[in-house]
Formats: sequence, C-alpha cells, structure tokens
Amino acid sequence: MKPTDTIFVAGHRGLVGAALCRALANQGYTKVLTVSRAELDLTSQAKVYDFFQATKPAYVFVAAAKVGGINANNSYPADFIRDNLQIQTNVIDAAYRAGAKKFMFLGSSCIYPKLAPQPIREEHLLTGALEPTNEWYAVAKIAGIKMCQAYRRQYGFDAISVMPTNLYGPGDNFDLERCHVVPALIRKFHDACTAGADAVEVWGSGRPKREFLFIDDLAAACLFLMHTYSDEQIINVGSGHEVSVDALARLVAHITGFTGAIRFNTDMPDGTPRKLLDSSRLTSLGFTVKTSLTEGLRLTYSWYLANCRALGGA
Ligand code: GFB
Repeated sequence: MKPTDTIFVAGHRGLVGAALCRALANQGYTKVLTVSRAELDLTSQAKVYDFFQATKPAYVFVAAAKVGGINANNSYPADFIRDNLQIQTNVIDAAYRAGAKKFMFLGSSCIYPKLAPQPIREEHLLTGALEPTNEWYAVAKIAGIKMCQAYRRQYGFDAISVMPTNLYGPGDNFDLERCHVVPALIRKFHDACTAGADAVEVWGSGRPKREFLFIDDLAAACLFLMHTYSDEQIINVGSGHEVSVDALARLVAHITGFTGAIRFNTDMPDGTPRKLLDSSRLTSLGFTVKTSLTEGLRLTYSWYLANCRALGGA
C-alpha cells in the first residue's frame, strides 16, 4: 500500500472507520476515499457495485457494520443479521469485481464460542455454541470471514479478516440503550457527578471479564496488517489485558470523580463470561499495543467532556 494508492474506508463515520482515516492521514496517505450513507447505501447491491466500478479502489477496509452493545444486539437481532450480511456481501463482492488489490474485513471477538478456552486462539472459531445475546451479529461476521476465505481460495482475492477485541475510544456511540459498556459507564458516571446522584446502575453481575483495546491501537494494527499479512486464517487483535466489569466501573468512577455507590442490576444480561484473545500471531509479526486502559479511558473521557452537549448528555 503506497501513499498514492486509492484506499476506500467503508464506514468512516464510525468508531473504527474514523480511527482508520486518522491513521491513514497521519501516515501520509492522500487518496483516502469515503462516502456518506446518504450518498451510498451499502445495503444496496447495485449501488455498491456501481460505486466500486466508478472508483476502483486498490485497497479496501470494511469498517461499515451495524454494531452495538449487549442490549442492542439482544433487542434487534433481525437488524443485526440482515444489515451486516447485506453490507459485507455487497462490499466483498464489489471490491473483488472492481479489481481491488487487497481487502480487509473486520470481525469481532464475539465470533468465538461462548465458552471457548481462554485466551482464545484463532483456531477456536466454530468449535462450540455462540453467546445467545449476540449470535445474530456473530453469525453474520462468521459469514463474512468465510466469504473472504472462499474468495481467496476460488478467485485468488487477497482478502484478510481481522478480529478485534472489545473496542473503545473517542468518537464512540454514547447512546445508553445501544452502546457498549465503556461509553455507557463514562456517560453514567459523568451524569451522576453532574446531577449529584449518590449511586450508579451497572448492568449484570459485574463478574464478566472483557479485554479492551483503544481504537487508535486497532487502527495502527489494521494498517500494519494491510502491509504485512496475507493469509486465509483470521488474526486476533487484542491488548492482552482483561478486567472485570466491576473493576472497570471502579476505574471509570475514579476517572470521572464519582465517589458514590455502584449498584449492579442483575436483571440485565452478563453475556459471555470471558473473551480474552490470544494475540500472539499478531505480536509475533512485530506489532505492539501502546495505550494502557487507564490512559485510553482518560482520553475517551476528555473527548466525551468536549462533546457531551452535542451528544445530548449533561
Ligand atoms: O460492552 P457490552 O455491551 O458488550 O457489555 P459485550 C459488556 C459487559 O458490560 C456485559 C456489562 O457484561 C454488560 O452486562 N455492562 C454493565 C454494560 N453496565 C453496562 C451498560 O451500562 N451498558 C452496556 N452496554 N454494558 C458485545 C456484543 O458484547 O460486544 C457485540 O454484543 C460485540 O456483538 C461487542 O461483539 C464487541 O462484550 O457483552
């Protein structure tokens, strides 16, 4: 991938896509192609095909997806399976037909079995039942992985699939009904400080463990892999550190300055008990994650403070 190549980032307004665009700009790539949802509906096969034929990008990152936290996944299963299957099918096929040199599909650690051995290796894909709260999204992502593998085998298309762990960072979705745990806790604890509330509700038991990766570290890993990785096997991208939801809540409380009580609502689902990725294939290629959880949370909270009014927060 050279600075003068045309690179298409699908989903540039999302957490992942925006970070990819920042990283590409920082590294001097000048022909980064993006398109708004109003200009191109990625669920429309004909429009996606026409767009790729007209623009012929050499490199493609697919960060466009219907994403959300545990409650959104659990509440809108049809939207998650339909939108993701449509978007990825259209983009993978159109990129191949338009002659793209290399293609990156982004999956998720929820593609692995709910009770996979920890840390989870790439080989654990399709070795057990999925976590029910997000199996619709996971099945769509597994179909995307398989489609990349099939296009590589049958057509020689250089499509790779990257599996990030739970992501967070500036630009995340902070809508409490739909977002992931990190933005939810930042917003809840910040709002509690602003309102002078004496307690904050955290969903589930607090016992599940999650591995979090700062979004700019993921973007750096994606650019690194676009340069160095070309294989049918999926590749994990994680930080290597896991934390319980309870410990995460205490850390976010500390960062936001909240000193009241934390109440766990066990009527809300816990989801997967643990999902720590084994990222040794990535690290053996020479990539290292830079941002600690505390540092990443501070950066994300600063961003939220600068943007919370625009996001409808207190
Ligand atoms: O981040 P999260 O929604 O996603 O939830 P998953 C992680 C854990 O945090 C769960 C707990 O155990 C939640 O019950 N949690 C506590 C909260 N308080 C809150 C809160 O206020 N909001 C949220 N959202 N969670 C998603 C999948 O699973 O992870 C997706 O549904 C995707 O498919 C994504 O894979 C990365 O890690 O459980």
